[in-house]
Amino acid sequence: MNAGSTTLGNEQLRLLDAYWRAANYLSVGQIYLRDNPLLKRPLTITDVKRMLLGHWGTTPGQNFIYAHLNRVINKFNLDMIYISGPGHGGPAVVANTYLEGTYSEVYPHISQDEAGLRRLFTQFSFPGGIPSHASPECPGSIHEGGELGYSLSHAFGAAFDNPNLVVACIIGDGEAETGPLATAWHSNKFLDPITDGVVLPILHLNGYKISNPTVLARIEPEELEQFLRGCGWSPYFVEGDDPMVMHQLMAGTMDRAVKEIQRIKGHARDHHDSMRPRWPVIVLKSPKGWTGPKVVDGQQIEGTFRSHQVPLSDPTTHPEHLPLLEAWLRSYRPQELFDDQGRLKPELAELAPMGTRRMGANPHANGGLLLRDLQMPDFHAYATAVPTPGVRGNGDTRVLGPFLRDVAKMNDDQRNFRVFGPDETLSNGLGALFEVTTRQWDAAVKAGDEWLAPTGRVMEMLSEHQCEGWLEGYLLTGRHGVFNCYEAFIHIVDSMFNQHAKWLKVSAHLPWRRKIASLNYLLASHVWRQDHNGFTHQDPGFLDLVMNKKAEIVRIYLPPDANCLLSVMDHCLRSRHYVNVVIAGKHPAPQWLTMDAAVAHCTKGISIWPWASTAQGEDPDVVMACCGDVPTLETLAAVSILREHLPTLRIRVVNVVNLMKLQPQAEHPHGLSDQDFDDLFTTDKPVIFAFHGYPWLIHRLTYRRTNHDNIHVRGYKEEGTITTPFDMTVLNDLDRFHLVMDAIDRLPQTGDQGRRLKLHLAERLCEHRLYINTHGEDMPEIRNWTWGDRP
Ligand SMILES: Cc1ncc(C[n+]2csc(CCOP(=O)(O)OP(=O)(O)O)c2C)c(N)n1
Repeated sequence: MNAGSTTLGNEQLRLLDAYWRAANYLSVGQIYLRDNPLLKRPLTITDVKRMLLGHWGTTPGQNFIYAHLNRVINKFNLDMIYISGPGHGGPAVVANTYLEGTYSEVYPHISQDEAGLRRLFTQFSFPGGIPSHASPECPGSIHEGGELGYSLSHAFGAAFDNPNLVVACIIGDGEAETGPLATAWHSNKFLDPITDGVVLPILHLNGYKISNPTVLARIEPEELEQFLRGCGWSPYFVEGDDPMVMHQLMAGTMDRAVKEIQRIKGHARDHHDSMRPRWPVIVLKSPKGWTGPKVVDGQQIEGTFRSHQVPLSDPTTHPEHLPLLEAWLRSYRPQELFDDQGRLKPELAELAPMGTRRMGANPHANGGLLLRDLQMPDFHAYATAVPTPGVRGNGDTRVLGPFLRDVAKMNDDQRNFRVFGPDETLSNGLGALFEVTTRQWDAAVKAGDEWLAPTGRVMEMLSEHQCEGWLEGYLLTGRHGVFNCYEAFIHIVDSMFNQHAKWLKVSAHLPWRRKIASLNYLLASHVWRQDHNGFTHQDPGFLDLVMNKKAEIVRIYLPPDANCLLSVMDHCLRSRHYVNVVIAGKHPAPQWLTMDAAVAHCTKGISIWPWASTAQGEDPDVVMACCGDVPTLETLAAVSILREHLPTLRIRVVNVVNLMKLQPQAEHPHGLSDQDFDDLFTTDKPVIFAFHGYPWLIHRLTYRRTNHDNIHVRGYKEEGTITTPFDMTVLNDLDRFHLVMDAIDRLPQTGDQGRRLKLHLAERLCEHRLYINTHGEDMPEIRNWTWGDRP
């Protein structure tokens, strides 16, 4: 499959190789040097950094690819961005964006002269400098690549709805062993050749990881080819280690790949034919640590795993490595590449694309620049009528569905909104979307399939990694989206969430990076209503993880009913640069607030519900707090029991929509002041707090509050099975009966009346157990309970 070997003329070949040498020189310089950047004098120990950090192994291959991509960008006038899968090859992307001039435009102090070179070298992996990965600080990057596995999903996310964009995605052969990457090959079954862009994967088969060979490098070449073909790709191989031969091979192969891409796109466009094409993938088989030291201390380095990080050690401890380093640096012949002032020679600078065609300056890689506001319908129009608190709703997400449907419809022309999910858009109650759009799907369709089409606003594949990666890529290139998922299985992307939140945190402080749309999670099949799926599906722990992240980035909302959900989602879709987590129910459940009341409540994020409270304007005896739809239901049912049996008790009901309100103001911008917190929760009265998630999260958020010692939290405590909805709460002591008993335990003034009520409720719990074990459903008075009824 190798291309012919004369794509490049002699001069082109010489220059391309020189450009590659320049990038390699800058990469080694970044890893090792803090002075003497042009080697104008012999290298000394003081020129070398003390802390040697960085990854050489992947870098020369990435430099090679980048130089060749520049060539085809110019030749074919491509709109292209670069994703560095093994992004720990940070020196490569920094070197290349420096060579093309973008780096100095973004960071003028890293100028294109000797002083700038010195700073460029020193800052890398240095205190106060830049990280060693393709980090947010690096222009042109939308993918840090520190945590391996997400490059190909990110690339596809970037390509969706960008019909003229080519996303070059460098995949490490080690990275290719990860679950997320393995699933991402299938993205090609979801890409529409007419309305989407193209991903050009370049599998960097340098054979090794940190200290192991890679699987794909140790299978038969035909096996690898069959693997890629089996995943629906058309592979092109470039293999060797002689740079001059490799340049010719790579240039010929890239030309062929680009022409094939253009042929596919042209055919699809001209014939309105979206049939799934076999897109090209390039496999670059080159030595790891190519052009670096061959043998050090008697051990082979180039072409082995030993080149993964820094092949030479600190010369203060290994003085014999200093001449090796100098020889290595001089092997790139820097004097042929840079003039005396440290400027790249003009004939080399000319090889880089111009303006925004430079991959470091492509606006798609700074998505906020391209971000357009969503057209939003007025969410009030979707309100559920709540003439009286407690009316039965149809399922909160089913009310949200038409709102999202209209968001999709109103932004169909802009093509900048998508809904992602593993396989649950319908079952999560968002089926209204299919009134106006389809699931994007470019594999075969059979009679009886529903809502599948080559282009559509809904993206579903049974891989949470894939959904998350696609959505991140989509957002990072300036679009909007929602990820709907089971609450328990969102944990699959815990680590991806971590990385995205880190990206947002760092990029928020880079003035040249524009803010992007928030990543919105809608967790609709939540812990309390997984009674039918059982214990495996019951896990609210994602909230605990999200809470670890920087306050300026994360938001958690638990709307208690449909009108609150509408208000919250409207806000989330308008917000920027956050991760919003919204937990909502999909089953019929009581509705509490009119739309006006819901907006007021959600705007405050936490408030007293006076209509449910008996302490009107006066100090309460007890605060019944709740957060989450099911805890709210159980709390109100508990309050109705208290009201009936202990009518003189002064009860205050507090509902929390915005979990961040509980934190101290100093910790989170949404946090209540101590005064406001005390006003709601008192300084000395018992608080019975019914919470959606694990109870300790509430303690974690409130441990500094005056009344913390009196806050008694009920939540999920890892009890569950296939059972009835109400029994889920009973198993975790979150049910109305336990909440009442908890209150009585902390209210000695309830005396004998309280003791009798506790006994009565204990009997009710026994009745409940007997009833569900006999009938397989909850007692009628539980199923049919409404606010205002006797319990
Ligand atoms: C998910 C994840 N696991 C482990 C690591 C640690 N790690 C860093 S580099 C590397 C090997 C990468 O090999 P490959 O993808 O082939 O990249 P290259 O050889 O080009 O450096 C590993 C395991 C990581 N960064 N991410």
